[in-house]
Amino acid sequence: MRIRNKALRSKIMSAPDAARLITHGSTVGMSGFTGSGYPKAVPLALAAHMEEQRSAGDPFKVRMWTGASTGPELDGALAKADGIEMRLPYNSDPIAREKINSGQMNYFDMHLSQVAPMAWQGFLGPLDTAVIEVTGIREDGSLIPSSSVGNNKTWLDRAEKVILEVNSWQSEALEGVHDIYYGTALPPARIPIPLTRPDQRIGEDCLRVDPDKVVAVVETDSPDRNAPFTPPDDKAKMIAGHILEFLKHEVKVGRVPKELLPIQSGVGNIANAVLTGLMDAPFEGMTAYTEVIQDGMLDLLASGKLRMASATAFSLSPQAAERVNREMSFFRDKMILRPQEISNHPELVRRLGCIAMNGLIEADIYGAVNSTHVMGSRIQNGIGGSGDFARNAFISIFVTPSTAKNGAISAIVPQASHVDHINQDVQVIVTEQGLADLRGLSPKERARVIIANCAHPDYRPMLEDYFARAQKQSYGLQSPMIPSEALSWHQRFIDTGSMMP
Ligand code: 0RQ
Repeated sequence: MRIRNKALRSKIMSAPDAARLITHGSTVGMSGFTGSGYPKAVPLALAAHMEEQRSAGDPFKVRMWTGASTGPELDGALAKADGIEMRLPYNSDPIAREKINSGQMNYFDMHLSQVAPMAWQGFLGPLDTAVIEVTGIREDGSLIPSSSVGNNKTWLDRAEKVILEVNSWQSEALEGVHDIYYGTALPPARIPIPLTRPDQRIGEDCLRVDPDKVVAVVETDSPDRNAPFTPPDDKAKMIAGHILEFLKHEVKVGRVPKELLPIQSGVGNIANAVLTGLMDAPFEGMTAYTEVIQDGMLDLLASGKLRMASATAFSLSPQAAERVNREMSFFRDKMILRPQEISNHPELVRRLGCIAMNGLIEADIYGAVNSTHVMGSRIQNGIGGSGDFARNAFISIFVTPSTAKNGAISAIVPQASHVDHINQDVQVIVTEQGLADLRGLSPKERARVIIANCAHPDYRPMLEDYFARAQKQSYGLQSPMIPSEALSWHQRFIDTGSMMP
């Protein structure tokens, strides 16, 4: 039996009844992180209710906080019902993205490590309702978390009322995987977080909730819906190859130990290619201190090359999620899921010395990175955890194919049209063309290696030409620039559909 607490068992109701406890204009904190552990029934029922209200000429909207991206039954359904007034943080749902980019939805894109502290500090306003998926409820009323932890601890603490979804699709063997640290405090009472190794447990294996705040318990049996896995393409494999050569060199010259340092890996095709490449690399006993456990890590864990992985959530393809569910007893002592405030904590990323690898949309010749906005204005996803890791990492690596949209866009541009990571936070840039090691280089030196090593050959002469002229015409020569031309590639794309003249 999944719901072992009597008092909470008496609160079982249907999803539509539970959804009706959420009111128009309220702020709702949902569980969910990169497609795992999000509530699956109440948001769908809420969306149906919103649609009814809207057809009756009575708009119904909520302000929504999550861990990160969720699934189509949550972000997709609520965005489709025009039911989200404002959402934070990271979104990757295509319907929500469209509503944001057409100006119909407000989106506050923030560092993932900062969501829980800012909510607690009162910076985000009051939280009315928490809707949290769990794997089970113990006799004493404590909650066994599901496939993501995210901000659940904070939502349960801060919300006036709580709706629980108990999902029996989640493996019962998840019990014991989580490490929920209750030692955070607000300044001036804050103390160091006592974590010095990625495999360390510093908290409890369950979430606490005040049972009097629980207004509904809903039973579900639905899978996490993640994107299917696409095997790495050639460019991703080339990028992975450059990174592996670089890491081998760092070990050889003694800057990185032979088992590497805890790895943080962004999500997507390239990240998975790097992880796949690590299978054949000469590193044994590696660890990951990262945001999400992804497909590429499972084989590494199974082979023992990766000793353990610490994260806040799974971000798995449906096949890999089924595998984890089936083999959870094997994986259990090799994984730890923590609150995102801890998985992404700048203090811990700095202390552990993570090797951070994240994707980018564009980088400029000086190494400033845009991770979020296409042509400076259209949001793709959000900053996610990339800022938490990049600024504090031992080595901060950014990866991208050198062009996008079949060559119509160069990922290396004279000037980034939006900046998420300033050049001080970007130490290495890698494309399929090569790797630019920017450590210790001045802006002009950075420009030379980025253009030579990373730019696509079709765009390289244009960048060389711009950089040469900038050095003659620029107002100053620290980071040479021609303001009237710096964003002209983007304007050309907007006008003609290509950055090529
Ligand atoms: O769009 O799907 O419409 O074709 O962006 O691009 O090349 O498939 O790469 O999936 O790795 O995503 C930066 C978006 C890269 C991601 C970004 C378009 C491209 C495509 C996806 P289509 P790719 P990826 C935290 C990790 C921020 C958050 C983060 C991201 C789509 O890595 O969201 O780092 N990062 N989280 O066509 C126009 C360009 C473009 C472009 C790409 N220059 N111009 N469109 N695209 N470059 C930490 C963790 O631990 C998880």
